[in-house]
Amino acid sequence: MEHSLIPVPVSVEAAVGTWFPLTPATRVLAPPGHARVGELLAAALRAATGYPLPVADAGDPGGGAIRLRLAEDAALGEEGYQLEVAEASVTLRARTPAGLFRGAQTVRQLLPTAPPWRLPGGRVGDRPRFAWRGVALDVARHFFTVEEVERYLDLLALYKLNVLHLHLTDDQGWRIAVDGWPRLATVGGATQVGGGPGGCYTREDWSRIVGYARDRHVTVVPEVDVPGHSNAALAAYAELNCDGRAREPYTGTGVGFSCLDVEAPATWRFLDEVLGELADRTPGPWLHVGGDEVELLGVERYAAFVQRVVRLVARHGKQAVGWQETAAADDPPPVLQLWKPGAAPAAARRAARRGSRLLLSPADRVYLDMKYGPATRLGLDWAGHVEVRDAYQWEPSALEGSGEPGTGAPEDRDGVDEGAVLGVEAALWSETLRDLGDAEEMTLPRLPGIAEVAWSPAGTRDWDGYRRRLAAHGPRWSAMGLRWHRSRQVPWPA
Ligand code: TNX
Repeated sequence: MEHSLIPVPVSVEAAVGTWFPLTPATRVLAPPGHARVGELLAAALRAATGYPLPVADAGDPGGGAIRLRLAEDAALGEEGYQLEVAEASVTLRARTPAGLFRGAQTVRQLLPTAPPWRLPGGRVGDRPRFAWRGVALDVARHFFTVEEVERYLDLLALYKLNVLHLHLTDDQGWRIAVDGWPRLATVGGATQVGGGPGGCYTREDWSRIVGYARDRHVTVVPEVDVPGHSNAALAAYAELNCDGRAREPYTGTGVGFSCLDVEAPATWRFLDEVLGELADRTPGPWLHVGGDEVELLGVERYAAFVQRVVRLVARHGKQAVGWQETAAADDPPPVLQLWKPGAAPAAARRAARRGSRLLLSPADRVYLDMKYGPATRLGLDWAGHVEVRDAYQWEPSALEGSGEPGTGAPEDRDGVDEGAVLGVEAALWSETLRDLGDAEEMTLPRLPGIAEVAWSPAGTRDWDGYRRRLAAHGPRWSAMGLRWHRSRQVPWPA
């Protein structure tokens, strides 16, 4: 089939000349007990076509339907699906509701942006390459409301991403209310970069975010960044500071100046209660503990802190994720997120050989806060300019050894196995972004390329084909009311 699907599926076979027409009588049939996935597909198709698209149980016979089925087929994996579009019906099969939801995004993308409302005939077989396909959204430097986070989740879901990592705390703001530590919200949450009101998610807000994500089969990973990037907490509670004196709120964009008192009992009571509460209120298996850019501790005190916080997370029944610096601990977190441009550091490669998995976020490829070019209004440029092609054309398994000496052992110069790579995560830091429109403009059109790196099979990268597929998404974003950057690398329709 002629398509502009992103991420490109594992296999696509066209039935040329065959079409499934959507009509005012078309129904969506969902598997018993899984109406939600049918509802979400129907809602997206309604928004485009204006047809009623009622959702019924899959037991319901009859043609003219888009039928969603759960099928025991091990080859489909956790998120794979098969789609068959024929003249009389559409059949989407998966082993799990998550697989049906991913396949539903393919159906949405196959629908044109204007009538006639019909789907091209053929078959698609598909499953993801990497298990973790995410975006980190910084709600600390500038606050994003629950509604904004939901709109951002819609965008992730359309490109088959499955993790939303929320950077909830930093020097400029603390964005999650915690019982027993009310000043985190009232003081820590009260400002943001450049001043302004800031904000903080209540218990109900957090439930709404994780619920909205769960419906879309997206796992929320909350990050509490410690021991650095912590001025908002240090302003809220004097006892977390080494000198016992509360800090002033911070609205600038510097880094490296804040650090919890890593030996104080108050700090460990604080971390235990904050991480414990977040663990209880978050359905996914991970808690991100940050650990980046700590400049005020020696190597040993830093490593000891990370060690202790990783164990604390495990005691609360979750697995810790840490930025790449946390590889310095004797027993590093189960997931290490690499962010610095260039190669994997020796410590991270060593940790990977001992069982930690690597999450790849190379800043010169996937940092959505980097400017597209010198004329970009928003964003930063410390990792260079990141154009659409840079974000798309790179290979996660080609992550090389950095050539740095490490321990001097020969294996420290090796690259990493693909098996050590858990996935790929884009990051949108919000020092320069004031609202969702700004976030969209930095996200589109780069995020779809990153989603394709994370989902599509190795060896399918083809810039010329990709930019033509991507061009067809511009009118979709406009129709959805999204703001996007008209990169000159892409042949957008006039
Ligand atoms: C580095 S990535 C940071 C963030 C900044 C970002 C800006 C990382 C672990 N730390 O604190 O917001 O650069 O691009």
